[in-house]
Amino acid sequence: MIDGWETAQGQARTPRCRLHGAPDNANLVVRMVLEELGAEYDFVHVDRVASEQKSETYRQLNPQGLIPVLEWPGQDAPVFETGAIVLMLVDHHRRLAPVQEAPERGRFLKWLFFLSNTLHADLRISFKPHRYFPAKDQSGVFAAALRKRIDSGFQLLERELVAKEGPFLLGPDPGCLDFYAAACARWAQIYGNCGRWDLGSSPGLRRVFERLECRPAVKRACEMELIAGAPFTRPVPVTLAREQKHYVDRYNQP
Ligand SMILES: N[C@@H](CCC(=O)N[C@@H](CS)C(=O)NCC(=O)O)C(=O)O
Repeated sequence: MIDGWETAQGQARTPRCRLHGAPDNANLVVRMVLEELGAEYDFVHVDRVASEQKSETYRQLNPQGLIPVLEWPGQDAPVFETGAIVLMLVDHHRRLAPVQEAPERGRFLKWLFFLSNTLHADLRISFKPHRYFPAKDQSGVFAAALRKRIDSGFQLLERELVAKEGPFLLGPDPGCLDFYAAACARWAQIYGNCGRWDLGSSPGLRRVFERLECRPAVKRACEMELIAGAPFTRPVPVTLAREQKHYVDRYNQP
């Protein structure tokens, strides 16, 4: 038994973890998973207006200075990387993903890694192409190429859905892959990519996302992430001003 996973009576218990994030950042994926699992957790707001994620204190949690981080009782270090956090949670709870012995395990892992290291990674770059391609006169070309890659990524998911007849990515029940894909689709339609990609050529994914939008756990997660409306099929950006107002009102301090 790992430290912190036992009650005083020696019974196993679900650890209470601590999620560090900011509204509508990658912690949205983790939050949806936590809410769907009914896990207990605390949320620590990282102030992006003050670039808190780049502070020395935050870098002790994630030396990359990136959001999210999950602190997990009993682990010898905070966990960063959205995919890793999600995998830890679903494996611990043995829900929202095939267990290790299941024949769908390989299929699950390959799409989880695809979401994490290809689709999500491309999206990240598309928000800030200048960080990767400093020549300003060429960055439009670079961004357009990235959007093509992102569109191809969604098309791969769409094809998988059609081939396996869904209704969700791994079959009849929603799993963490669906939540991760939904968040990526949300971000692909707004922020730096506003108006440049939509769900028009992904009717299967659109149906998945419509179903997710009806789930109480997703509604709870979105509310806490300050996301209004239909988060995946008609997404509206969360503004930093809205985020700041929320936290000033809540704690009565800027
Ligand atoms: N590969 C990382 C990417 C995380 C990421 O891009 N986080 C963004 C917010 S969604 C961030 O922290 N951005 C701050 C920055 O780039 O300075 C993961 O999956 O967790």
